[in-house]
Amino acid sequence: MAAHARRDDLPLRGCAEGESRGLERDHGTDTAGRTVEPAGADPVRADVESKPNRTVVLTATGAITPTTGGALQNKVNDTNHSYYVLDYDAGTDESAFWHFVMPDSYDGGNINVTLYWLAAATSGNAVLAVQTAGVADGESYDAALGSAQSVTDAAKASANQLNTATVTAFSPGWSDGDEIIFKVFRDADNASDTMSGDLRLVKAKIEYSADQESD
Ligand SMILES: [Ca+2]
Ligand SMILES: [Ca+2]
Ligand SMILES: [Ca+2]
Repeated sequence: MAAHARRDDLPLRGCAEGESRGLERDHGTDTAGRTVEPAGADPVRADVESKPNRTVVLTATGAITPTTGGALQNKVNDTNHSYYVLDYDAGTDESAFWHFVMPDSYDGGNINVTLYWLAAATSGNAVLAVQTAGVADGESYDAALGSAQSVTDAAKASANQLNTATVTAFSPGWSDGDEIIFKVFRDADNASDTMSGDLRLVKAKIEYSADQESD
């Protein structure tokens, strides 16, 4: 090996010799003599390997509950820490809303939603559902939400254990940069919702794919 390896000689992990895997120099010419332009103002693309997943977390603390049919927002002072929950009734559908701006990096694809919840009940199933809409400039802010996407999840055998439930991936109808309206409700009068007592929602995690690094 030469005493002074040039940068061009350094092997890339997983690449055969001479293979570039799409990496570009900032400017100048490549090894084939072709001109390589700088990226300029374009966002840095993230498709070298695969699309990165990103996450938005919505907490019970930031929820807006409707006056009629709203889940009850409560602060729990537990033995070891304090936190907010949304208490959803066992027999009547109740809901809560969140609003956030969808990052410009969003690729427009399906999303995954995981709901984090607790219950005093130790048997039965709960049916949880989400509905959402994306609002762009010039569209009505009071937009109709999309169809409900639900998941049925069994209570834990011990009270107040953390329980997660993931809604099957679905298309939310959003565009990047949209103002997002996001609703979580318990479909309490659904025949499959058999758990007694309140369901305490602590947060929702939304996972999406990004097709560029910058927002
Ligand atoms: Ca579960
Ligand atoms: Ca219902
Ligand atoms: Ca019920």
